[in-house]
Amino acid sequence: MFSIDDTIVAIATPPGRGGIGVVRLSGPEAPRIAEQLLSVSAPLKPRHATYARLQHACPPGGSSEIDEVIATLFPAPKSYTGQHVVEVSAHGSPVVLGEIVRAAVVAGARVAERGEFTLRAFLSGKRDLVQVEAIADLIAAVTPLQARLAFDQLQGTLTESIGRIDASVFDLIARLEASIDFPDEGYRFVDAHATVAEIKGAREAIERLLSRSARGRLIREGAIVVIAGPTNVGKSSLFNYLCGSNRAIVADVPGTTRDLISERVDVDGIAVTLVDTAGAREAVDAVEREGMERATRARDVANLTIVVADAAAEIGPEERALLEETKGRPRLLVANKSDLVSGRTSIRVDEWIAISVRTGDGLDRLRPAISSHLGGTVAATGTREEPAITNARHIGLLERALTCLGAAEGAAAKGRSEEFVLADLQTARTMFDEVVGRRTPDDVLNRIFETFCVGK
Ligand SMILES: Nc1nc2c(ncn2[C@@H]2O[C@H](COP(=O)(O)OP(=O)(O)OP(=O)(O)O)[C@@H](O)[C@H]2O)c(=O)[nH]1
Ligand SMILES: [Mg+2]
Repeated sequence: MFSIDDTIVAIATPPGRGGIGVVRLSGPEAPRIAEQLLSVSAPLKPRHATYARLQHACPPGGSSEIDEVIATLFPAPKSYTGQHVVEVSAHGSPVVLGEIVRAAVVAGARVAERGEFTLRAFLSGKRDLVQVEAIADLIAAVTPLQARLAFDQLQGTLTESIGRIDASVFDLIARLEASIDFPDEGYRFVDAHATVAEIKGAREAIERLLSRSARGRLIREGAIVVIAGPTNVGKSSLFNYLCGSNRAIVADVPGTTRDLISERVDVDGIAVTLVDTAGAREAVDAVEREGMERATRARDVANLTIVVADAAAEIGPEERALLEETKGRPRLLVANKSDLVSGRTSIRVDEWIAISVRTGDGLDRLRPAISSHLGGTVAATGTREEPAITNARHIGLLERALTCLGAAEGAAAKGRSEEFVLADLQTARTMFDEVVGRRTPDDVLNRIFETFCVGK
């Protein structure tokens, strides 16, 4: 997969029909192959949209013309992949686009593997690994905030931050090595005090990056939020309200919901998988019992459980059991049907958010409450200057770098010889290298590029 000498072709737009669809060619032969298929009399002008008819170079019989297209040549190195790239915009029909790919293959191109265009961008040094992962995230984003964080990473904010830390460590390593190489000069290139201070500076910079990682990861990966509670309290009504659709059946019959129902919703930029569950009560039959077991399993994997109760009723045994179960876990207590409460109500104080799905009372407080229970506020996500770390791979590597820097700092503080300090500093640098892809094992690369689809 890591060869970049041949010319690859693939449909770059999503499957299905659309106004236009794009076929992309990349490799040394891309201009030749394109010009062989296009009705052009002169070579394609760089970065110039050229109208042409596209036909099979060796017609399979009958008419050889496939479509009218716009072709654009991006000569190396100023292209997505760093190689010669030709993008052909045709009519967005899977049949037409498939035929164009076939014609390109007959003319000498090879069908691209998953992520192979982006892999070439990485191998030719156009993009580092953080940016490659950001491209995958940007394409996969389902909320605007996910897209924003991915775009910031694509712009290189995280790479720059790590680069600055790496440069400071590298500089310190150079001076420590000079101290070893020239021991008799009577001159130390760096004293122990400064060494400790500099390592501490690098360590704190990484800690600052990591301090926002939980929130960043939450935004990248999304969260599971499960709605639980006794029967008939309005769980499905709340679920429908948060989804903005009538996805779940609502009825004035206890035990209406029997299975798990889930839907993806955007809560303050977090991609939440919201799960409605069967109400808790003494099961009347095997199906209901199974439904409740599924509800229990859903609560077990939830990042947050919303416990719903009837604002106008007393706490019952089902609620008590749920409150006991969710104690100490992330949970949000919601008392629904506040419209039915006349005057004094027994239980719903302090911790409980009173709402009425029927009248809309209190509903504006729900989303902010869900978002803050999931972890922090959007403002804590970082700015363009202070990037948010969202990717578990980056988090893991930076945590290991932190451990190495801590060890180096400890050794320097104890006045141990430069060699001891150096070994840990070097290891920390290999972690930085692995984040941005300067040295990354092939299996890690394969795993990353596998997440792409063909044509990306
Ligand atoms: N008065 C009032 N009734 C509500 C409110 N929210 C829901 N209801 C009604 O309560 C009944 C039960 O609502 P559901 O959403 O089906 O309740 P559930 O908790 O999903 O019930 P199960 O699926 O049986 O566990 C329905 O008749 C709803 O119209 C509310 O805020 N006020
Ligand atoms: Mg229900």
